[in-house]
Formats: sequence, C-alpha cells, structure tokens
Amino acid sequence: MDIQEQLKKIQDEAASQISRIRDKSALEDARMRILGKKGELTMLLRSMGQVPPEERPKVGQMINAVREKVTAQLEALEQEVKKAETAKQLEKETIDITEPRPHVTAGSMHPISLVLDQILQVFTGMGFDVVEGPEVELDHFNFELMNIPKNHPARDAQDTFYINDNTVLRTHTSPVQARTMLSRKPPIRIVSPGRVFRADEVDATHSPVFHQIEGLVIDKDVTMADLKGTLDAFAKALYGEGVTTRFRPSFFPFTEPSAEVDLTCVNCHGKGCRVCKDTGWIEVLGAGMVNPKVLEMCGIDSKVYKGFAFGVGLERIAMLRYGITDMRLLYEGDIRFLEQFRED
Ligand code: 2NL
Repeated sequence: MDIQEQLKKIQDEAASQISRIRDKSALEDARMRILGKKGELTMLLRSMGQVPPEERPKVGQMINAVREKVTAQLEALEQEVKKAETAKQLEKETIDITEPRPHVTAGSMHPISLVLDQILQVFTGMGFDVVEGPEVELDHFNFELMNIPKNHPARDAQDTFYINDNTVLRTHTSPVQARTMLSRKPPIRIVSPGRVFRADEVDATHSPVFHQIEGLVIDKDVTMADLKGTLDAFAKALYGEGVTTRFRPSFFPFTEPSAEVDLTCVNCHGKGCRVCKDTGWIEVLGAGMVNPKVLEMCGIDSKVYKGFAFGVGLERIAMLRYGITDMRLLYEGDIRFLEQFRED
C-alpha cells in the first residue's frame, strides 16, 4: 500500500469514526488516535525517510492536507457535541414555574409580643425612651427604693422568689426605673417592659412568670392631669376613640396618691357584659404620683421635681385584646393556638 493509499484509508476511517461520535470523551479518544503523538498520521510522517527525496514535498503536503481536513471535521464535531451537551443540561435543569410550591409555614408573633409592640409604638410616639434591666435584681432596687421596707408583706417569701438574702427575681420592672433615676437627670420619660416573677400557683389568670410594662415621667410641674391625659391617649391609641379611663383611689407604697385605672369595657363599650361583670369598666392599670420618698431615695429633689408612674400587665392586655380566657394558653406553645396570630 503506497502512502497515497494509506492516507486515503486514514481519512476515510477518520470520517467514519467521527460520524459515530456522540460525546466529548469519544471525541478526545479519536483526536489522540488520529492526530496524537502516536497517532496514525504522525507515524506516517515518521516514515517519510522511505520516500524518495524528490517526492517528499508532495507527500508532506498531502499528509498536511489530510491533517487539516480531519482537524476541521473534529472541530465541527466538537461544536455539535458541546451544543448537544448544553441542550441536555438545560433540559435537565428546567423548572416548571407553573408547578404549585410546597406549603411553607412561617412562624408568627406571640400575642404578648404583638401587644408589647403596639404599646411601645404608642409611648415612643409620645417621646418615651424604652429601658430594660436585669431580671435577677438586688432587694435594694426591687423593694427598698420602692418604699417597700423590710417586713413589708409584699416581701413575703410566699410572693417573692429569693436567690439569697439580698437578691430576688424582680417582682416588677420598677427597679429598672429606679436605676434610671439614679443614672439620668430629669426630665425623664421612660417605659420599661420585661418579665417579672411572683411565687403564684398557675391558673387561668395567674402565672409565676409574666410580663409587665411600667412608665415613668419626671419633670417640674408634672401633675395627676398629665397622668390622666397620658393614659387616656394610651387607651384610645390601643383600643380606639370610644375608649377612655376611669381612676379609682387605691394604695401603692411607691405612689401617693395612687389609683387603679379602668378602661371602657372593650367588649361591650360600656353597656355592661360578662367580661366587665356588668360594670362597663375593666381594670387594667395601676398608677399614681411617684411618692416623694421614692424620688429622694433615687437622688431626685422632690421639692423641684414631681413624677407620675404606671404599671400594666401585658398578659391581661393580650387576653382582652384577643379574647383569650385562659392565661396558660400563652405559655404552652401549642401551635394550634399560636398560628392564629399569623399576620399574612
Ligand atoms: C400595677 C401597679 C404600678 C408603678 C407601678 C412606679 C415606678 C416607680 C415609682 C413609682 Cl420608679 N411607681 N411604678 C406605679 C404605680 C402602679 O403598677 O398594678 N401594675 C400591674
């Protein structure tokens, strides 16, 4: 077989091999077999020694022509294989955007968080700062500075969780406000939300851990009228224009005078119903003018400055707002209860 015949054979075989190739690895195999270092064309080029010198240029040209042709065929094939592989990949990764998505359940805000957010909105809107403090508190801040001296019944171990002789789980957020009076100069306008602790048995209206928000305003010329106006605005912002407050005389060691504060029954709007026991009013707050003794103990001159303060239980607000009749629902984490507060 002369060189020309061998070349033709190589070219024909290459063409037929190439026509059967469908993927990249077969393509690379063919490239090596035909054009590679030990490939058929290279071998042929090596045997040029046996070709008479005058024919070498012509034979060389012929070999190169075949190499170019095969190279071109391989390149064309490579483009096709690439295109086919891309098409296959795209097909595999196609997303059917009409397919219904799997049901995803998002979490929801806890009712206590919902009412706290609403209340903070109202008070920050009136210029109050939000201040938080420790849950494990010194007797000194929790009781002494609130004018609740040693041997006062409120300190009874039956009501208070003692850590040791002078450390308690705070029974109200008042100590946060005492700390603020000691560290800031008046005027002071703050609310302090947080968890508080009392040694109560669990039932539909009691829990040893509950939430409170207290407010405190200290300035020159602060009066009971400012307290009443502030709480009226709070009631209306939270429950609507038809709701107002009613003050009844009361007693707290830390305020003088003190008041229990009722809101227009949010259920019957004052007509009388089961929720308000036919009175038209619901008790939700305690409030009063800060006892001058408390101001003095907290480093504030009671001849120059006056203050008002109030405290609200968040559980009670949440229960009224959402018609929850058993406080235990707020702590059990039952998904069937919680998911009713989803806001989407
Ligand atoms: C209630 C009663 C109240 C206060 C909390 C307070 C704080 C300071 C000084 C004076 Cl620093 N008073 N807080 C005042 C009156 C009532 O809460 O029944 N809360 C649910």
